[in-house]
Amino acid sequence: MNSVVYQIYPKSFKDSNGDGIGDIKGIQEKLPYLEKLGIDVLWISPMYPSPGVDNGYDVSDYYGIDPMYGTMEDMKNLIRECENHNIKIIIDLVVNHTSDEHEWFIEAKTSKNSTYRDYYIWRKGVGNQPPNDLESNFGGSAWEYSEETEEYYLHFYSKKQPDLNWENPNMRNEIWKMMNFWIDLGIGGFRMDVIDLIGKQPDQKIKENGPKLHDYLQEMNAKTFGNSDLLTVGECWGATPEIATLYSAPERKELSMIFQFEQINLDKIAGKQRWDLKPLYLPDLKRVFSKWQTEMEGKGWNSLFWSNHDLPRIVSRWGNAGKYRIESAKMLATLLHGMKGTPYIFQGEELGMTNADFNSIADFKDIESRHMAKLRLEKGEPKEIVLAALKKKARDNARTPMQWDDSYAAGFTSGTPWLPVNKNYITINAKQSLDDKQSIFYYYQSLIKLRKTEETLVHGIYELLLPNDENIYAYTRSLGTEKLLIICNFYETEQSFSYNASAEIILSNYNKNGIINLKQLVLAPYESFILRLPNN
Ligand code: TEU
Ligand code: CA
Repeated sequence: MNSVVYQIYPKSFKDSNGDGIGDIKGIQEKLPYLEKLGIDVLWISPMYPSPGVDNGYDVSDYYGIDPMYGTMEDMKNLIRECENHNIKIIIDLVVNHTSDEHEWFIEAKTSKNSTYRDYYIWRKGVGNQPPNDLESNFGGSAWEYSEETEEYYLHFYSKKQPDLNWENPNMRNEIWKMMNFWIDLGIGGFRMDVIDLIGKQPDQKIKENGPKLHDYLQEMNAKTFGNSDLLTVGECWGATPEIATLYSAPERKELSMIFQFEQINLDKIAGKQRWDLKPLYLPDLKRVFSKWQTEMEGKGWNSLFWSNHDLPRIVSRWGNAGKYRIESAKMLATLLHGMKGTPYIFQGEELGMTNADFNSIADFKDIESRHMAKLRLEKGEPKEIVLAALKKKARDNARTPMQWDDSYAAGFTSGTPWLPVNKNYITINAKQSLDDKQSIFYYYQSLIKLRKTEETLVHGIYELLLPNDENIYAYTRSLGTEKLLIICNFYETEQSFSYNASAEIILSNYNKNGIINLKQLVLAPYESFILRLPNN
């Protein structure tokens, strides 16, 4: 319950052999760095063999390692080595869909009588149109016509990612077998890609939260990790706190926790796509986080994250990537790590890495961005608007290589990086951070340590202060007679704050310590505190 997870996007973490692509040996090389940061768990994005149209979220063999990342032997070594560093590895479980190059699909598409046919979802068209108007999450129809058998198959992502049919018990058994294979290898858990889609009912146009979703997860729990101490986290874009409780209430025997994404949509225009931008209004963020903190209290467990491989860099998004990059990155970390749940750190967040510095639409490589740009340009949307949206929201923003030092290619590779390194690596890099005691890295290290020593940070009940204040986010965490106060100035102007007490500073992003009188406090730009209030 006091663990902190670090997400590795392996393609961009560390390249050990100069081919420009991160790999398992690269991860192994950096374990001392991760141990120093203090994290307990690594979530590594998919490394299975894959054609790579969605950077590995299109799996063609669940039992292997893509040669570009190394071998199964390397993976076993990594698991063992992690054990020596007291780090657990959780792997990505991508079972809503496979690649169209998975042997099941290759078989399935050849004949309606194939044993694997029913592992996927096939329907006849209506005239020469798809079965219905379900849309893919990457844009366009979710149905693709397959010449060989003259039927359409379902794909909620790219057409090279056909959806699996979870109604088929043989298919489910194959998944349990595969999961047990990885559990036997010694992995510490699973992050489950778009798991809320597996109960889909395409004829009723139900995508997430289908009727049998929780039955499948209970079956999964019973058939695989139920009796072991594994960390399981489901990716659930369509969750409410009520739904999240279904997944994470221990007595239901499903998952440890889920990722929910309500806060992620606060800077898009309501009813539009996430590419249609609007500024964040801080009280909205408080409302959403507080709802999750409060409604999960005593019932389920939250995961806490700002970033992942699908989201822009948080310091560029809701912080200040310029003058106050360091202060704002620390403030955002304080806000998140002060709450109740399991914090997740996405690689580079601990360095305050910023969005990619791409300047043309053609620079973006991600399949989702390319689809979006193509569709919008075809509709006549101005280039500048499309580029502006990509620069803010494209997934590649989080995927530029990890910035290790100020040498060639940020020390990520000796070759040509698969995606360009951000030019700001000269100043923003791990080596600089490790040499500077005031760095964002050491601030994250302190936050992680606090989670081990302050029980109130782990178990305390959350209560929001100042719900309508447009600049300051403040809340308390209480456990017995202990009370912590977390205060964050979310913007670059000074703010006044008042609370009728003096408090002990536990952590300050302006390096303050001692006792502070809160009666007339003026917060500097992006200033944040974790404070201990006197016992009541
Ligand atoms: O993402 C789920 C998902 O719905 C994304 O398409 C999300 O909507 C988008 O990235 C906007 O942020 C998961 C993986 O995390 C993602 O990398 C995969 O592309 C996707 O599933 C398909 O496996
Ligand atoms: Ca490599």
